[in-house]
Amino acid sequence: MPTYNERESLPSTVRRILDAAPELSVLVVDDNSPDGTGRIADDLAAADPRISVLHRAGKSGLGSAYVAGFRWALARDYDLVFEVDADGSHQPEELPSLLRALTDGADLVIGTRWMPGGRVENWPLHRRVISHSGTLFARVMLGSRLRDITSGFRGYRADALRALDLSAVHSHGYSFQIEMAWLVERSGRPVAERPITFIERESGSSKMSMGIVVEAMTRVFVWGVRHRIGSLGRRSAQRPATGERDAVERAGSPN
Ligand SMILES: Nc1nc2c(ncn2[C@@H]2O[C@H](COP(=O)(O)OP(=O)(O)OP(=O)(O)O)[C@@H](O)[C@H]2O)c(=O)[nH]1
Ligand SMILES: [Mg+2]
Repeated sequence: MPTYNERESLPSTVRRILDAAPELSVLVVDDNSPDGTGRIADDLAAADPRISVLHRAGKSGLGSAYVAGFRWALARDYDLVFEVDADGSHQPEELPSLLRALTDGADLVIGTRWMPGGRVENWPLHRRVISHSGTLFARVMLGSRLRDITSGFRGYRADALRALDLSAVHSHGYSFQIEMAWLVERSGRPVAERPITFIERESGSSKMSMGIVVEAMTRVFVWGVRHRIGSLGRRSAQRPATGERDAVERAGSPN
């Protein structure tokens, strides 16, 4: 759980996670929040061995906070790793549903807002439009089949994370979620989606910005173009040259 200035919501989110799924441990990755979230996390950790805190020196972005958390979990041999926002947008009571999808065989499960049973509360029209357009753009550019590729409420099988080169993932905001989902989807590993109810934060302040949206669009565009060029290259490498092609066709024909 990455945190930056989440003092109001952190304690209840952590308590709700451990109530909903007592077999889980919680790692808070705090970027030296000026509001003292890190100290509150330390107090929670002191009272419950299932809670740990990773303190980083300063705000370094959501993507790198998640990568640091993944490394922490992989170094400790956890089997499953979840991402949950601290701001109350993700409902910890839905973790068991995500957990089941992983134990049923998915390598990545995405908590999806835009599927039957999924919902968003307290979101103005422009946020819905941004979210829908982001997923649509990623589907067109990357050929993804996912319905909510920017969702940050998700779970990975640790082996799927281990198979990725995390040091090559440099995205920050939404594009981090898109990049990670696409890497897993592209590798052919099973990806599941489960409906979630996303509730916009009631306290603290949003860190969403135009810069995050622009970063995501630019990265998805570049990945999409590279991917197409790469698959064109692979296709022409697989296709035999004209002379060879004739030979192959002759060899393949009945006479
Ligand atoms: N450690 C760390 N956590 C962050 C950073 N930026 C955001 N977070 C946390 O990541 C979670 C998700 O943040 P976002 O959804 O990007 O930001 P938000 O403020 O929730 O924005 P909304 O989309 O409006 O809800 C929250 O728990 C934030 O506190 C960061 O740079 N470092
Ligand atoms: Mg949020």
